[in-house]
Amino acid sequence: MRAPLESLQRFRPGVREVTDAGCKGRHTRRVTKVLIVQAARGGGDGHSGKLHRLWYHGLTLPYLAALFGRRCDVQVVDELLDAPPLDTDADLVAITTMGAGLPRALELADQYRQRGKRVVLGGPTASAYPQTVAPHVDSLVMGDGEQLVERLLDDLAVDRLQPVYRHETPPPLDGTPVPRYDLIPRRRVGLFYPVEATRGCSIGCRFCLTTQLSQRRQRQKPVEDVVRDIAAIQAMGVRRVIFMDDNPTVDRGYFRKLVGAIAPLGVEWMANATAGIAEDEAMVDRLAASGCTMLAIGFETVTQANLDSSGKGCFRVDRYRQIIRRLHDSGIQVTAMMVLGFDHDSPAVFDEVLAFLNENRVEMAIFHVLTPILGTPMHAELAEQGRISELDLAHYNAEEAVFRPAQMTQRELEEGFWRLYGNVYSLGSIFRRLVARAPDRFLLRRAGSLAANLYMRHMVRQRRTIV
Ligand code: B12
Ligand code: SF4
Repeated sequence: MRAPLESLQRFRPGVREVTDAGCKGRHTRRVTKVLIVQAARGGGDGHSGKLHRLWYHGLTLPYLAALFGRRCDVQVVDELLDAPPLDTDADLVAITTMGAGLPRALELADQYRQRGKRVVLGGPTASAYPQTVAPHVDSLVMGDGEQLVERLLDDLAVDRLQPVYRHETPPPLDGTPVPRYDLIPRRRVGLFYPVEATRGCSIGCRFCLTTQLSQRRQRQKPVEDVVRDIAAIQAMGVRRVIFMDDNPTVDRGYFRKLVGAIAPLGVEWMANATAGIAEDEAMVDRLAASGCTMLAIGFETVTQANLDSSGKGCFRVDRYRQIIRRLHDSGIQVTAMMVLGFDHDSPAVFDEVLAFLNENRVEMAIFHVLTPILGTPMHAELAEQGRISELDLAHYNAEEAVFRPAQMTQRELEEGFWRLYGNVYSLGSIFRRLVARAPDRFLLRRAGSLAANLYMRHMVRQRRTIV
């Protein structure tokens, strides 16, 4: 799937955008059923449903099911777990995907349209590539689906689907429905169920699509609605939740209120965070008391110059050690989110990151090869320097180098990425990070991380990451 980058960047969606009220009063037929599919990278050709079990279930499918489910019956299929049924009685096929799953989403869209089905696609990745998506679908929903789903169903009912639906300004997050948690196949997912409190982030990292999607603003759900969603999860007998938010910690006032509201619920929870959260000792105490057991922290790099040049210079690498220790002292485990291939990364970076993780006894680590996603400032910069070497989105999977790094070859970057993954999830490193530690009262919690490490070891040995 190739398209000239310049033309993608110039693209402005077509003239028939729908930004005002739908088509009430013109109904000619009822839309009774929607099939919602999350397309997976590498799906198709017998490879759909390649995983028997997910580490945790995403929020997109249960949430879309709630949005569409206000008006019609829904069937959801996560292609990581099951093959989407090509023969369906649904009136509409709604497809979502992320990252390198986009080519597969378009392939599925073609297959459904060949069978006479109407197809709508949405999600952050499809929204970033409207021109690529347009020929494959009846409609593209750009950005948030709230309200637009209802307009789309109105238009489908009178056979007047529009090519593009989008909000002029992102809508507030009031009045969101409770995700359809009942549709999560419980036996095939881990212990944590997904929730969402916020969308967007104001930090502005140059490599992050959220910077562009959110225009550096965070929108927040009323805290009562988050509590409502957690209560719905608890009502199903599940007591662990994972926040899907990009960075719920960025507005300290809101986050404090959220943590205060979670505390009495008695759940165990995890979330993404930036390192600054642990600079606030009182906040760390509150987090621990509220049931937070793990934070996935976007450290990104162990080289300050990389943070500075990627717009994240407000955080200090030399504070990382102290931050991790503070979280550990409170029993909060750390997942380090790291990016490899920044301009100040030499081939030594892989050993440097390994040493950082081992020395600080970091419980988990997720690595990404730096990936210039269309729409990010970093993409613009690398494109201008003529350093983007690959346009095929199937390779934009954060495991392959699709640009020319400054201090190593693409091959060195990719091999170093897998070598680092292999080293971090080697038995030696797992032992050092999780077992060879002074005994403390969080032993049981670490046993959970040990299981997670062994799962990652299994995945990495098959050259697979968490998806
Ligand atoms: C959780 C998450 C994951 C989980 C997914 C779990 C799962 N099975 O769903 C995991 C960790 C597995 C994951 C993996 C990856 N992810 Co991810 N992920 C996210 C994250 C943080 C939250 C997604 C979420 O649940 N949001 C909450 C739901 C409710 O919102 P939503 O999905 O956006 O849906 C709303 C709208 O987009 C819209 N919508 C979405 N789809 C559709 C479809 C239709 C038909 C309609 C009408 C509307 C609609 O309506 C919804 C309500 O408004 C986002 C960040 C973000 N801000 O979105 C990144 C993000 C989507 N991921 C991203 C990337 C790059 C990846 C990976 C490539 C990284 C990697 N190598 O691991 C892989 C790709 C996986 C693949 N298949 O190829 C990028 C995508 C950038 C891009 N343009 O490509 C994002 C934006 C992160 C970022 N800031 O860069 N991810
Ligand atoms: S702090 Fe995280 S979510 Fe926010 S812009 Fe940076 S990478 Fe994206």
